[in-house]
Amino acid sequence: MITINEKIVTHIHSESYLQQYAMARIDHQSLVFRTNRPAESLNGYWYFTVDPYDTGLRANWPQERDQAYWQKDTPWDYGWDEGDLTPVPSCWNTVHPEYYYYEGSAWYARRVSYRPQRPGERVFLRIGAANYDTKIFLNGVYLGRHQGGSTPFCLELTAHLKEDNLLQICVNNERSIQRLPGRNTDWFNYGGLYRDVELLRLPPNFIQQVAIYLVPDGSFSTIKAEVEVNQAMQGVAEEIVTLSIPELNISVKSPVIEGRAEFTVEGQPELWSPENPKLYQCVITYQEDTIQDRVGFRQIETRGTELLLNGKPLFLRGISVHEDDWELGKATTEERIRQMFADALELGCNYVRLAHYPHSELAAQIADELGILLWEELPVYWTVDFANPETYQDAENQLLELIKRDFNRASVIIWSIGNENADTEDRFQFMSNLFRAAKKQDPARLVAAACIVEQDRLAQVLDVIGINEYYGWYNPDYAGLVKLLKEWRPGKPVVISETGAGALAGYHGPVTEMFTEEYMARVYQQQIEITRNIDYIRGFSPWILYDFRSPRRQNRFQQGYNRKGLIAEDKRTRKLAFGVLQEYYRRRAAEGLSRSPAD
Ligand code: GCB
Repeated sequence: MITINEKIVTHIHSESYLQQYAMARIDHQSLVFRTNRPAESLNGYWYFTVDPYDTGLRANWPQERDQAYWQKDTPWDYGWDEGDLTPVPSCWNTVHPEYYYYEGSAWYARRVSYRPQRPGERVFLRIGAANYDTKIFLNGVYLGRHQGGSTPFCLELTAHLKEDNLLQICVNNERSIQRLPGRNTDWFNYGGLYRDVELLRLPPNFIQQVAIYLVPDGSFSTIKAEVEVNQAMQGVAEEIVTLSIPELNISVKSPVIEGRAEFTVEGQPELWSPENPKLYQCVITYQEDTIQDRVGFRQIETRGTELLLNGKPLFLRGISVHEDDWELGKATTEERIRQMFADALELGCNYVRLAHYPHSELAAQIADELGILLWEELPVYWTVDFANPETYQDAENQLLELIKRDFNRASVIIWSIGNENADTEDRFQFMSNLFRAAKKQDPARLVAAACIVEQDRLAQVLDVIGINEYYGWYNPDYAGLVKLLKEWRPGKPVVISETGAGALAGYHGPVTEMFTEEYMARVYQQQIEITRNIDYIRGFSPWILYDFRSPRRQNRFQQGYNRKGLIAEDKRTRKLAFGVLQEYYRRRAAEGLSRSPAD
């Protein structure tokens, strides 16, 4: 037990207090496959305490004796049940108006009672996402730390659980160039436990990960499954994994070798596509553990400058979206995600760019059902510490967590490894390594990034080049765009990953006046006119579906919002440009999936 003197002198004033939390990193290796598993929700009200000076980590608040205040005989600065009752999941910025701009550490605490349901049960805590650095303490003991603000992570609690437990979680959302994103973004830095928190109860041996996909070999009939198992007790039961896809009459077994089982089977699935988002029930069984997932089979590839879905040329009629809501911040709900896709469908989209970080896992599940293609992205945004190996490790870990989370989602066709980073040597190495890591983990998808200039060396590495260009807005002269597109020979498909202009919904005026809806609509018309006949442009995802919070946007029209949304932040009011893009997509869709109008 720490004495008061030790606490104040040694701990509170030590500047190396973070060292003790540097170990026990939680990463993609402990992530447990989640889809359709029964889980015990820990959502609900937690006690919440802000801690701007990190006193809790310095003085080890979780070790504070768990006693009523009238029983205490030494002063205390924190009581786990003395914080504000706060809902989880949520962002503290939108729940507590006084913490709107708060950046720093905050503590969440709640009681968890536990009774095992079967012998040998193993229990994992799963956090859907917490922004950004999360430290977990159970019954006063530090158990581990995760970095990354938008991917899920799991931590095994089994050995530390009692009947009555105190779970304390410290979440820190400070911006830093060692993190991803770095210090400077064009979106709001929400903080907190903002996706589901839950317990998974698993048998001693269980299925850790499952990846099922159509092998992109052009036959459209080779299905592969890779299963990773976690074995606490070997030699007790048969080390066999079974895969069955009843609708395809597939039922096969494979032995577990060094913790893995692999299947390569022939089948004739109806291919998944936006026109026919067919999903197959797949069942994987290993000893006492069973997983069911609904998986679509499709092949995405490039040929020269073409993008091919199931062997047929494809044009991506898209829109970019942020995970941002005026009421919920970055916490979202199934209803809101469905509304977002409904708005994208109304616009005529077959594709959505989920920018600039991994969105809720529900998005890809719903897109699978609806037949919407997705671009999912890592938050390697503008400037981060590209020379720092720890920053790279963090980026690669987030990439692997994202890929493992959404591997079985047919809707996801592109992993984007970043957005608008200047082409330096360190960045080139960093991004090339991420590209290789993505390809190694996932042989069946394309890897892209949103680049800012066409001479970017990274463009030579990527499968698909995203280009963000704002001719008509940051750059008033369209001549540069015309010249660039005419002279560029990318040799691979390009998507206009961003373009657009800002307008305050309801503000009308001459087409020459910035921030009017007319100006914005005109930029869309010009952009469409200039880009539509360029044969290597295989997709278009203007910036952006909804206006979103951005503290760096403070002019009279913006007032804390980036106003490039086709729809205002109320998610209802459409601006004129919505109709312009809708009309373009109507024409393109009528011309068929295949060719651009010029072909
Ligand atoms: C960009 C960025 C995006 C910004 C957008 C803008 O190029 O990728 O994050 O929000 O421009 O509105 O300036």
